[in-house]
Amino acid sequence: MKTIFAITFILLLPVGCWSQADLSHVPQINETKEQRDERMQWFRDAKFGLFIHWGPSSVTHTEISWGRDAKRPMDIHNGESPSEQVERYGHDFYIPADLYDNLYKYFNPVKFDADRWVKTARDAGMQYIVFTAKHHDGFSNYHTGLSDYSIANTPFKRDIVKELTDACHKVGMKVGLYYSTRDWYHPAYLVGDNEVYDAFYRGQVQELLTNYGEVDVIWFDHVGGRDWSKWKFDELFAMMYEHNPNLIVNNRGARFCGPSTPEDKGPASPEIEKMTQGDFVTPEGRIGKMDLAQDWESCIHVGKGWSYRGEGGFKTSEECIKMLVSCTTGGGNLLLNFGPRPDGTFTDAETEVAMAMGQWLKTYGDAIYGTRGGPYSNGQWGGSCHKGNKLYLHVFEWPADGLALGALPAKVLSARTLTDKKVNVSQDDEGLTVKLESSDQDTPVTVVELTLDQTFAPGTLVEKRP
Ligand code: FHN
Repeated sequence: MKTIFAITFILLLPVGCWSQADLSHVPQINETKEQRDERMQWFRDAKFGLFIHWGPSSVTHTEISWGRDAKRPMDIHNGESPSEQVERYGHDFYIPADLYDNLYKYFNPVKFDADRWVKTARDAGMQYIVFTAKHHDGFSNYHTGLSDYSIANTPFKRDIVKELTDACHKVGMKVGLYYSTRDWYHPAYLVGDNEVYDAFYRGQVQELLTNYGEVDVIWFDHVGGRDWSKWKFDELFAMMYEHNPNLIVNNRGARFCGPSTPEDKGPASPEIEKMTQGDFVTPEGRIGKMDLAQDWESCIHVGKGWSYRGEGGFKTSEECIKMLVSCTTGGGNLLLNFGPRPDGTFTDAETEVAMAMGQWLKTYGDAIYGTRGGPYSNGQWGGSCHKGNKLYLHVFEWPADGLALGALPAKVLSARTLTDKKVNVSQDDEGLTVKLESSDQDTPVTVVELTLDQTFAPGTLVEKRP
């Protein structure tokens, strides 16, 4: 199939081609703290989401996009192809681009059932789903009018984004769409960030925000090309908020942009730089550093890679529960990634993780959802979070002489574990000492609920005990 890319005529916002788009309704620029808190509320309360990376690469178990062996733009690995980097990156599994680019002809996930995916996410206690509408390989998992390299031209034909967003809307599950501006398939992108590609990708983002009902998150994933002046980020963000004023956007819409040669230009204005920082930062493959002032979300895959890489090498449910606790007590979210099989089903291992986490959250969900991180710094020991006048201590490791924590600006009225075991808490000006019989400690985490005589302001941090 010769790929046809439609010339994109974007609905131009009422601006001249020489001036900045009207950013007056772009929230990152002008909303008050109260407006921002309201817009971010559901995300901060949700704590736990499902990331799904899926596409024709699953047919060969190779990593989505990265398994495609072809030269890449200079912004990645000096423009080399995977096979040219073997000595540096090892023999990761990759296939020649002309084979990779034809996998769509064999992509026929006949067992795909969006309602089943959403049920699994809900059973896991997940509050939102972020799905790859287009990854770096340029394949669109939706019926785009701007390219024929899409699900419409596979044996499956059906619009996966439509079925998944409909299934989410049906049950009130928040839904995000992942969109990679970086595109290793689009000819215009490969010759350097230029006007043609910029219009194409903004047109696709507009399709995603126009044709699939309420989209709650746009999850960008980097853009190559260093010269800000080649990208119309102002028109992108202005268009996005025209469609959804409450949209939440991550911090990767313009990541990796930035002068690296004398000709490259930086952001056109401080407003545009601030706007493209989006609403939350995205530590990847690790637990984010505790931060109660900046919204953040760790994205971590359960399997060996982001997309389906076969039936082995998965994280355990205990590891995933501890990751959720560490994100929550650090003030962030966990976006846990599944890579569905080529037939459209989740792997048994990821389904088991989902069921185990859902079971755990049935007992401990009150100490996760709707809480805010702190006031104690989290770490190896565990961490804390609070909601109303309840302070939750999530303890991974119990020191023999009890857990010694800093002085609280509140009085502890009572203490128990969420499995109703008695907890011994002593409080003085120095702080708290919390003791629990080892036979009463839970795995992978013990959650102690302290009832206080007052609430904490979000962002309160208590110094470590002297
Ligand atoms: O290259 C991608 C990768 O495949 C995956 O999509 C992750 C998810 O955060 N983002 C990029 C790596 O930073």
